[in-house]
Amino acid sequence: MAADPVRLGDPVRGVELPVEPCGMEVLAEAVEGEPPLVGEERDPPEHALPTECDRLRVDLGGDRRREEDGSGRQLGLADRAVPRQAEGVRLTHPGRRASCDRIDRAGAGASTAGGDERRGGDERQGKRAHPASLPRSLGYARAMATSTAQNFQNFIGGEWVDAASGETFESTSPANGETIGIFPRSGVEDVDRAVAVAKEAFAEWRLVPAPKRGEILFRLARLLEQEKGALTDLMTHEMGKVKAEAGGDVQEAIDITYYMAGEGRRLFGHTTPSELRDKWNMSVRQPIGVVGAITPWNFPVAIPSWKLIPALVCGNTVVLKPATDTPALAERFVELLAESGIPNGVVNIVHGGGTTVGERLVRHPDVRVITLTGSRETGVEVLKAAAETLTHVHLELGGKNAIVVLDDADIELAVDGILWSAFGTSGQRCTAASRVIVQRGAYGALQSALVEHVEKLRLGPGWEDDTDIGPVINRAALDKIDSYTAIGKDEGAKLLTGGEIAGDGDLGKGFFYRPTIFADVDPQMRIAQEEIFGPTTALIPVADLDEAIHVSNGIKYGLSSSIFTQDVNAAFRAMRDLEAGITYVNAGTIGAEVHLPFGGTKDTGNGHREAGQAALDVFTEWKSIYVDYSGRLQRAQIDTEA
Ligand code: UN1
Repeated sequence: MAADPVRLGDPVRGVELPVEPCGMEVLAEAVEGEPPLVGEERDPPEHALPTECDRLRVDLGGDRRREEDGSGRQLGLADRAVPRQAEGVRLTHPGRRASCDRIDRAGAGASTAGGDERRGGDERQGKRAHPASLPRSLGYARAMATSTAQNFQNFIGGEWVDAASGETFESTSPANGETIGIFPRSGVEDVDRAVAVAKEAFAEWRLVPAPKRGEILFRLARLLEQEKGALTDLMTHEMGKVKAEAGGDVQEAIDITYYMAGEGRRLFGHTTPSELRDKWNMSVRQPIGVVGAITPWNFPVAIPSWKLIPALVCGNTVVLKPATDTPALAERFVELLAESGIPNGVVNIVHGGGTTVGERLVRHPDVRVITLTGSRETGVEVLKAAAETLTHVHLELGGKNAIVVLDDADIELAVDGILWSAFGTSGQRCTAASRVIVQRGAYGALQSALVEHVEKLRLGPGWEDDTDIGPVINRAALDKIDSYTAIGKDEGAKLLTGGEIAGDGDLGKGFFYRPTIFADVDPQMRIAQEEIFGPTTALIPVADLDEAIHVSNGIKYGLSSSIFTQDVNAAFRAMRDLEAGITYVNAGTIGAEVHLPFGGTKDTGNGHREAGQAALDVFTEWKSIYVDYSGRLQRAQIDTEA
């Protein structure tokens, strides 16, 4: 009788393992019908601020949804209950320029000056609101695939706009090729415009009290919670993750948004005694300016949130360039930010390629911080390019993470951890376990248990309930993963299972790769040294803990690491000696939580960390302040007293 199929995240034995809480992505959008003209929809008086339970119509910069309420009236995002906006920050409407009305510092957004005039201007120009509507369910997302592809736009200064060139690119599902949407292929001109409005918005946003900035972000957290289901569905389509992981990705964004929103009431600085009498010393965090965020497709909601939310609570403004494989998810995230009440110009999104949009962002003299999650190669290029303008650069790059399994380990638990870490997200996590370093006493048993369970994993679209492993992101990734199988074989590693593209039936419509395990891998082989970013892992036998640590450290990267052992002394040695930004004991290499620093040593980055308190160091600069209240000249280091 066939055994029940094992599922990633399911226990291999009786004990249930937690499903990774921090999946990734978000979704795509669908469009229906013709876009409404701005001004066709009812605009509210600007002084009528929405309260928690109101269902007032408020046009936000990000309102692009078109729904029907039964009366034929088109509804916008803010037709749903909109929480009270932060005092002093006005909600605005499409077509408003950032310079006009981002922040009303005089009082609770009561000013209406110029509003109607500007709306009229937009109508006269025939400016259209963005036509996008949001897939509210899987069914919606599926319907989208069969209807005319929807066009999406950049969000610059509170307006939804096409690329200046009018050029576009398509986002498609890696599971079956369905079209998710059409996005602007932006260029230098678009980036320059976004940076200009972000720079202008910074002048005001930095002065909004940090607790007020936090209030807006708390609203975003609640909106993300409301949208979690829709975002999860969209993520299974646009990025390909399975449902549980897609939900985890969105949850990770919710978690960091709550965490960082609270930072609005902390952002602690320091006070310290002076060496002189009647003198006050303190240091405070200050925002830096315009942040350029370049984000990957593998955590399409979580990673943008890791970058944007701390940047914003610290008082910076942002231009986001999301990966071209997952633009719809990033776009939806920005829509929700706009809906939460972020003033125009504070958050902008510019779609397009790395060599155009990304490069211009990095080289732009008014961008003061670049935060990038990407490959090591891209990181090096970014660092070089940013050197010209001495731009701060935060890099989160690759990994070649290892799980160490000692002879005394609980083998079933280790198998659970390896399956989850090597094959979750189809191995497309920076934290994925692409090496398993096994002490010889456990090697045979571990090998056979792994193969037995891996061969039961079911490949399929992420949106299907019984899928364990979704597609990889695109054709190039599939080809790269397959090429590493050939490399492993050529190097003399033993292919235990997998090692091929899965093309049977409907799988042939997407980019599916069978989970692959190589055994008897030498630590110097390319499959044990280079980041493959797919469902491939390499078993490396070792004699003891010393050799395991030596092998684990024998790579250029240093992101995540893990040891399975019941020996407390071995565990503490590993915690001390594994060269990585993260070490897990008796858990796999994935599972980072948002309130701890995330990042790596060596070639994984350039010394920064995101998430946790450490993220604040990326998005703020320290200012030291000395206040002398002695009324006389006191010279530091000279006029000191005993
Ligand atoms: C990444 O792959 O870049 O620990 C991020 C994890 C996730 C984050 C991964 N929480 O695997």
